[in-house]
Amino acid sequence: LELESALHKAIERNELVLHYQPKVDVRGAKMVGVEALMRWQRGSMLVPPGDFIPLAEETGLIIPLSEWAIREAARQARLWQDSFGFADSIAVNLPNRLFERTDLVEHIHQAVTSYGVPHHAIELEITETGLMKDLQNVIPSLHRLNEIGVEISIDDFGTGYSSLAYLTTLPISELKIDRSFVRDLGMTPQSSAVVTAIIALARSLGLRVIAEGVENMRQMEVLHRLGCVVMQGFLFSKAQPPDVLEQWLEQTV
Ligand code: G
Ligand code: G
Ligand code: NA
Ligand code: MN
Repeated sequence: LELESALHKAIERNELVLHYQPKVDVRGAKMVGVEALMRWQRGSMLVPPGDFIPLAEETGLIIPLSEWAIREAARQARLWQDSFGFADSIAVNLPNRLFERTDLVEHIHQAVTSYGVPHHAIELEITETGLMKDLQNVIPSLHRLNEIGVEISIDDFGTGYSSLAYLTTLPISELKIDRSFVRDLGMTPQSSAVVTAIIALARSLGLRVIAEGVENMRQMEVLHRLGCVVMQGFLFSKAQPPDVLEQWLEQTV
């Protein structure tokens, strides 16, 4: 309960921060976007999301938290646009609960227009499991987001029992290969079979594909050979505060 009330105040007290993890095109080691990952600066402690996102989901605080993250990402996109010519997108993780809000799309629209960045500056990551669990709630918002130019990436793809027939009808832009398949690449034949299938699926649906959780050269090489060239993971960078990310931004201009 104490944690809950502290988290409640964290937003107004400006204690939340976003760190950013690069998405890298390995052909040329070029950053092609970032994922925003939340942290809570609680006194001298930097609390990782695993320690407060679950509570936020239970209590509903995830809604104001996520709305803050969208605004903060738009603000950061504007700063990077002005200083570095940043024209890629910042991906924000969006739990299903947000789709309960009828004003979700309006909120996102407001955030990007108030900071003067294009709608594609914000990308949303929705987990495959969440998407499939709640399709009827989520689909109308996905279409409206697509209409205004906010792209959708399906996170943790391969773990969520998608109806592939349904997938073809959804306005999504990217499949993000779950790290469990990436972890085992080059070690088990099953993992490369799944990765190969996801890459083929993305290609035939005209979607981008990205691999997450890439930690070593072996995984990178297998992915590249299978046709996936955009990757994210500790091999390249963990999530870093904005000033540290600027090393990457300087290379892209
Ligand atoms: O950054 P880290 O590895 O500690 O993240 C742990 C978990 O918290 C991951 O599952 C990640 O998706 C989730 N997470 C991180 N930032 C956010 C956020 O801003 N919103 C939501 N909903 N989840 C987040
Ligand atoms: O899919 P999700 O949004 O939960 O992914 C974000 C989480 O993944 C964060 O907790 C981040 O710290 C973590 N992460 C990022 N890169 C790597 C990696 O290379 N290996 C592992 N094990 N975790 C990673
Ligand atoms: Na994610
Ligand atoms: Mn993921």
